[in-house]
Amino acid sequence: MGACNARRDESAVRRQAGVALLATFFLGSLVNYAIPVVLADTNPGARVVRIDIKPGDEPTTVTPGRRGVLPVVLYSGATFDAAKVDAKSIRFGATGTEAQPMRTSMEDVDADGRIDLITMFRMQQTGIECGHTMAVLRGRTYDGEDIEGRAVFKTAGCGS
Ligand SMILES: [Ca+2]
Repeated sequence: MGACNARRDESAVRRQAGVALLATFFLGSLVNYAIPVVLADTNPGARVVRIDIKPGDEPTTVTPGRRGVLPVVLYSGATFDAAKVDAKSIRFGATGTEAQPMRTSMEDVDADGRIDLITMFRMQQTGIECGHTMAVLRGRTYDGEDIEGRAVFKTAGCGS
């Protein structure tokens, strides 16, 4: 709907003066530029944590729109205990604000002797779309520290 209106507006401008046409292109390029910036927005105060979408799936592929559950592991590290993250605070998806975990469990996924947090999300709530290459997990520890992790993937089932 919005895209249709935008296209109609643009064609109307094309029939007007060259200055207006240039302005449209300029604004259009600003909008195009702004979208990846918004997606890559970071919380500079957050502790960066290591996450993995579908651990064991290398390279990671995600099928947007498919009904199903997407597992995401939040790894503990030498100075970070994933068990201290308040599961209720966790959000995961295209920008890190989308899906809440439907359930979580604790397991040492990478066998480094530290227990990691496995979070399960409904795929359809993640906002991940065809062509996306990165997703963000955000949360907060019981101590009030913000955490943020990013993982890359390729989308599948999106046509050619
Ligand atoms: Ca571990």
